[in-house]
Amino acid sequence: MTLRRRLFVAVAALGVAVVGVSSASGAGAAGATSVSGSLGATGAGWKVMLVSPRGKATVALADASGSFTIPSSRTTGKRSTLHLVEPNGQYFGPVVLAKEKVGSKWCAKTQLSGVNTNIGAVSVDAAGGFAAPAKWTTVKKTQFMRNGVLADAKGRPLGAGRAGIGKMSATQKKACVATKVGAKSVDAFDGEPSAAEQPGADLDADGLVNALDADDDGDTTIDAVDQTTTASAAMNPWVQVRTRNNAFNAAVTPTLSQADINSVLGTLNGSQSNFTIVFFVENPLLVGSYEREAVKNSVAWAYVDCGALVYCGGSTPTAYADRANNPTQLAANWNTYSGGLIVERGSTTDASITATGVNPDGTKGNGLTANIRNNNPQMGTNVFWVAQMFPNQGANTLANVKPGDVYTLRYGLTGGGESSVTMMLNPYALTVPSIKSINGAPYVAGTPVKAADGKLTIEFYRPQRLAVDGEDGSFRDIAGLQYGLIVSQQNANDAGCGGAAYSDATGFNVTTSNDQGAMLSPIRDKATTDEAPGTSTLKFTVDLTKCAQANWSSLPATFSVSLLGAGETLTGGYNRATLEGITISK
Ligand SMILES: [Ca+2]
Ligand SMILES: [Ca+2]
Ligand SMILES: [Ca+2]
Ligand SMILES: [Ca+2]
Repeated sequence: MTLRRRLFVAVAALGVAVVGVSSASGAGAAGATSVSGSLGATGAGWKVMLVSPRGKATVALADASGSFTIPSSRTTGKRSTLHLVEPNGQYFGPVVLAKEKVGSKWCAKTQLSGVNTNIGAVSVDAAGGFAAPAKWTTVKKTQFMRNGVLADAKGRPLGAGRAGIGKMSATQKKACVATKVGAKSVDAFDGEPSAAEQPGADLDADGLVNALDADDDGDTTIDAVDQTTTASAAMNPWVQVRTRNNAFNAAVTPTLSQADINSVLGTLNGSQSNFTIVFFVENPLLVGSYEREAVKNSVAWAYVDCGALVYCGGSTPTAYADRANNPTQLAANWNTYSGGLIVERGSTTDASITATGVNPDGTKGNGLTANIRNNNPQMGTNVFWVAQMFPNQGANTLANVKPGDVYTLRYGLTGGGESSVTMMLNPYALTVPSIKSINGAPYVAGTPVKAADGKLTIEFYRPQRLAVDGEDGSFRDIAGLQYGLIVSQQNANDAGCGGAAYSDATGFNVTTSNDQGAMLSPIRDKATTDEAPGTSTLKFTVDLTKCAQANWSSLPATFSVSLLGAGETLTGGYNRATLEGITISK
């Protein structure tokens, strides 16, 4: 599959020099600062996470009295935002520092200025999905940045309490950029992607930073399928779900229960997983430079810190992960894997690559494998950090593995020091497309389908994601997915039919690109709004003889295909929901 490939010039030093002499007494060298406050006793066990514009996460645990202190620095702290993570590892929402009335509107201030700051007592608005100082005047105007985000009278940013999914108009996005109170910002942090697309920036000004926002640009299209936010969502983990169960869909099975879902997502079939969460991170995004030769050895190791998430964190994590970038061989306890190195493209090695990918601290586990696309014509010699993880939670899968789960990718720099970036499990398709009929006859899973003239007309229901807070019911059909018939070949990679094989696809935009990803899923659902599951279906006709031309010399007597619903291409791949095991005979 194709990766975004971008060639950017090296970026100048990312840290912005602090002008003037540091006068912070007792703050130590390099402008050390801290951010402190108290959530009260009910906040014991919650985590307060300081997220820098570039996504660097510094996490503090609230103690038994709910007090927290986050070590920071002037450079890291400037324009950083604060976020609460619940004791179970789920993202809760942003901490608003102050609010300002501008005309008839309220603007919430979420960015710290970088100086020492004590927020004092913090009130958590459970229903609103945000927190704020108990006294609005506690945080001084020198302690937060002037830029704000539109809020209600309570100071609640518009993205809070709904996972960031919701329309933000151009006017709303700009409503609070010209406020008067707060530290003035004249510098912009630099780098690629653009400043607003960094993981810790807030592209749609809804109060949730990109890494913790399921809809980065505020157009209601979730990141998983949005074509315009692949840069800001580049570090999102993506998810693969697959089954042969045609009833694994909430439109077809309105009673689809947690137990039904857990039976598909919770167990391994042999060494194969129906449910894989994939971390796939491009080295340059970690070091802020696209100068490949300069950065290929710059990251020594990387692992995912899962905090209290019971499947990959806590005291007895269950997750398996591959050690060979092979999702069909998920058999190793991830918490005992310290990383490794894989060079793609056969035996060709690159002696200039000196990193081993192994974390010398073997107690950390949850390692990512350094994956070198050695001399791949498309990829050059870039380095990626990859882990394919199966949560292995059985009957507890849905209870314990949820969109909103927060991960911290921690990585060591070859030149010394460590850094981190925050990530979140985003809404994804947890059911698969369900076929209503083929060539006009109801589809019965397991029964071979005749395609006498080589053509199949398939009518199907969209797969669903879980509804988020603020949405009715349990599920939402996912709009805007790209679909395609995957032709299974023994001992070979997936093969698709290409856009030219599809016809009568009125509900879709069809691409005839030869791009490998587009070949697999060349027809994109024109719908753009996720609706409650109902009777709405999609329909297309595919000419299997054209798949044959692409993949076989002639059509076999009997063969098996899958129906794929794919999200937008992110780094290394995309969210996939696949109905497998559709048997076709001539
Ligand atoms: Ca948003
Ligand atoms: Ca946002
Ligand atoms: Ca996002
Ligand atoms: Ca969007």
